[in-house]
Amino acid sequence: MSRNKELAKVLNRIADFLELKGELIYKINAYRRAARAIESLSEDIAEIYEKGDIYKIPGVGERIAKKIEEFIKTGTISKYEELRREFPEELAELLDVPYLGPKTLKLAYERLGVRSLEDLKRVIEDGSLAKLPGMGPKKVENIKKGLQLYLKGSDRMLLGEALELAEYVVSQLESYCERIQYAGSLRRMKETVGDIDILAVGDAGVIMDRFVKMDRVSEVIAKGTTKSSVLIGTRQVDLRVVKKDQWGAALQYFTGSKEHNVHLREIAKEKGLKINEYGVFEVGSGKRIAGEREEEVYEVLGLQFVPPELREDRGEVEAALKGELPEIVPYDGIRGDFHVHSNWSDGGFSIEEIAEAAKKMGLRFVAIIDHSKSVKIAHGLDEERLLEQIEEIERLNRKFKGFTILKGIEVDILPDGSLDLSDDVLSRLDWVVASVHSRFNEDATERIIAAMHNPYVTCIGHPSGRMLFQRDGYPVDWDRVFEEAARTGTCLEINAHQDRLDLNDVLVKRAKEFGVKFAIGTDAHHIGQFWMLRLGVGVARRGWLTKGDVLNYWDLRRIKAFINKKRRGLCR
Ligand code: DGT
Ligand code: CA
Ligand code: CA
Ligand code: ZN
Repeated sequence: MSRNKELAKVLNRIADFLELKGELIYKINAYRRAARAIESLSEDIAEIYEKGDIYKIPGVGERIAKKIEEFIKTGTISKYEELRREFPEELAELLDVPYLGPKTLKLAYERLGVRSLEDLKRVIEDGSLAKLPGMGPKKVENIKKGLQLYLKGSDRMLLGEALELAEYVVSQLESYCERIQYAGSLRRMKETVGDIDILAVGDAGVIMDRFVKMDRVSEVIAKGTTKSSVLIGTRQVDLRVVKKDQWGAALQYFTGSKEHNVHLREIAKEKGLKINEYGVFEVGSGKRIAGEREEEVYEVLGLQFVPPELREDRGEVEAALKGELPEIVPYDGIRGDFHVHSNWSDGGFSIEEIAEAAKKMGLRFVAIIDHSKSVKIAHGLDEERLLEQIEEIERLNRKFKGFTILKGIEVDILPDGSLDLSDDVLSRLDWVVASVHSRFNEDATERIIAAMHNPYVTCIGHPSGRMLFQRDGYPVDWDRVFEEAARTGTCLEINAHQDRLDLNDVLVKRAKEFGVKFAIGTDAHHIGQFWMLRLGVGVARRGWLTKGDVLNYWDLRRIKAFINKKRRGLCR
């Protein structure tokens, strides 16, 4: 959906520029709301426009609809072009720096002449930024962190973005190839991806010609017969065409990780073998003994086949040698989504629309967990509205056959560790996710543990609070949290939203060792976002989880039994 993303970016930019100019907040917010909705659409905006459905997108009124139309017809929006010309070109880049809001940037621009990344660095270092009204050392510290995140993160992309790009390329080339598949960090489902590596078998001349001529290619970096590289937007895609009998070896080699491959090479050496992207060879005779299938490469080394998500040299080679790799969760067989927002808070769709869409996708249940009252910007629910929502869900559940809407809430964990809704109302729910949404600089261990001690809390939402490329999480003593989660029978969430992926793979693997159970939830605010479940499964696989560890693979009876065990105090 790159066109949707581009449009959302332009709308957000308009909002940023309006904010830099000091325009009225409601105008600015209208652009941001529309951008958020468009970004999360699963259908191409141009198709929605053709059908005359753009007014159905939440937040799109007449004025913004006109701008969308202009974007679809011309590829840009004149208002955006005008605004852009009013400011120095480099200033736009600064708008992407996390923690540096347009308001602060406006001050820094007007009073300190900040117009580039270098300028920003200078005013942080020399202390002048801290002296601006409303600033101070803590805010500057955050902006400094944001600048580091920005400089570090801008050359990588989110997993979701990479998947979309790779699937586009594969779909464009598929019919010209005997085989085609993406490899690299994307195949390993790493949370961020540097560049995209694609392997193919077939007529190299034809395939490479098609590759460099794809619609979305913005620049051809190199074109050859075995390897070509292009840019799509600013993202690099490498394509290699290999011989059919080398396919398995190449796929293994280019899937990586480098560390995993280095470890395999050591094992090969001990066995008198040599392994590279062309095959596995006997050192003395030079005879090739494997290479056509990827499985063969592991077989001849005496290893179990290692799924790509595990190939990080985090113990998988040792386990595979002993035949002790776990049977990790599959991409199919997910029965439900444990984290969905509806239009009762800041989601874009009604509960009924969500249930219909989820059912159509083959899910058996969703948990509706809107925000609770403390999260004011999201119109969080108070007790009264939550009780109304419970009634509505009960009404809908009588209607749906073979599908269940779980009554839930994403209840806010307050700074003192208490929750912002009463136990009385929480006790009427099926699924209670408790999340931290404030004080990101302070250690959150005690807050999380206090929430887990509430018998009605079934899950801790996005446990670390990190946002990829945007902010680090709050500090947490993880081992203590894992111990308490296991002891109290409280799940930890794998938030599958592409901006979060929280808990991350490494922490998931550690938590599993404590006996923690997990619930995957997309944090969807839109019915077009259920696809992100796949990203959550990727994290679960990278965390070595099996079906027994992840509630999404269980039937509702087993899930209810798990919840009731905690409620009845059996885990204490
Ligand atoms: P990325 O793109 O930074 O997210 O990470 P990768 O893992 O996709 O790395 P990339 O694109 O540099 O290379 C793709 C794979 O090719 C990598 O995972 C393993 C393999 N590879 C690349 N360079 C080397 C190397 O110097 N030694 C070995 N053993 N393998 C390499
Ligand atoms: Ca790569
Ligand atoms: Ca590469
Ligand atoms: Zn949340």
